[in-house]
Amino acid sequence: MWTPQTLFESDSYDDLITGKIPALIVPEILSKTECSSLCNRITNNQTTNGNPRRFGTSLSSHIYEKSKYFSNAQRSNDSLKKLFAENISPLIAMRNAISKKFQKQLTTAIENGMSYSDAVIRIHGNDDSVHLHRDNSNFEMSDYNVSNLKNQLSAILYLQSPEQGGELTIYHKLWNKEDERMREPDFGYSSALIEDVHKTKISPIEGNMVLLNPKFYHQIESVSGSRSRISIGFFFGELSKNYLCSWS
Ligand SMILES: O=C(O)CCC(=O)C(=O)O
Repeated sequence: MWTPQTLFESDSYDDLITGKIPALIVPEILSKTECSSLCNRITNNQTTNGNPRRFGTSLSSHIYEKSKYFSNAQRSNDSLKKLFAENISPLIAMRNAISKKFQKQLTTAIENGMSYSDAVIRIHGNDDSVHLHRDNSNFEMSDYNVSNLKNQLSAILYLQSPEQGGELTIYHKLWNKEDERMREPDFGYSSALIEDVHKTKISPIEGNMVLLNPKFYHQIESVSGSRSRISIGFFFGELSKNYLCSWS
């Protein structure tokens, strides 16, 4: 059965890359109290923007604007540090858990002395969802060195669970270049691509971290209720066998 695992084995990384398993869940890397105190700071912060509300710089919004990406990344990395200053940093908790589980070091990627963006926080409110998509920097971000990192995965830590909905659905289908003809004009891909494809759903439970291979099609189901779904995430890949670099 293709279902998310909570047990780490020595070949878990390979199992995610090959798609033998859809995701790994690392439960309770932060306590509910730590999550709630972080979310208070996040929701009181005025600099979140966009729809869904977002905090942090993402590479996918700067594919052809490299210098702007690095200057925005520097600014948002500083802001994230300030945001987490008096609390446990979710970023450090995520990095430590990944390093420990995979027995590899992990730091944010650097290019020509400039740091990539550490992470993006996303706030999805009532009725928000994210349409079917995949993430693949190897294919689309060839101007950036991280596109050469091998075996790329995605890490997401849930900081606040919504009252209902907001599940992460992962489809047992890997992106391939021919799927580009099924692109939707605004964002993502036609749902026709995943008709009859086996899927698995992960509830966004606060404190839990999910690791997945983002080349598998995935989507976020509609959130319902007055409590937003809040998550923080980044991508990472192998610089060498024992060294991982991350970016967002
Ligand atoms: O927040 C999640 O559960 C998944 C986020 C997502 O779709 C992505 O990072 O591409």
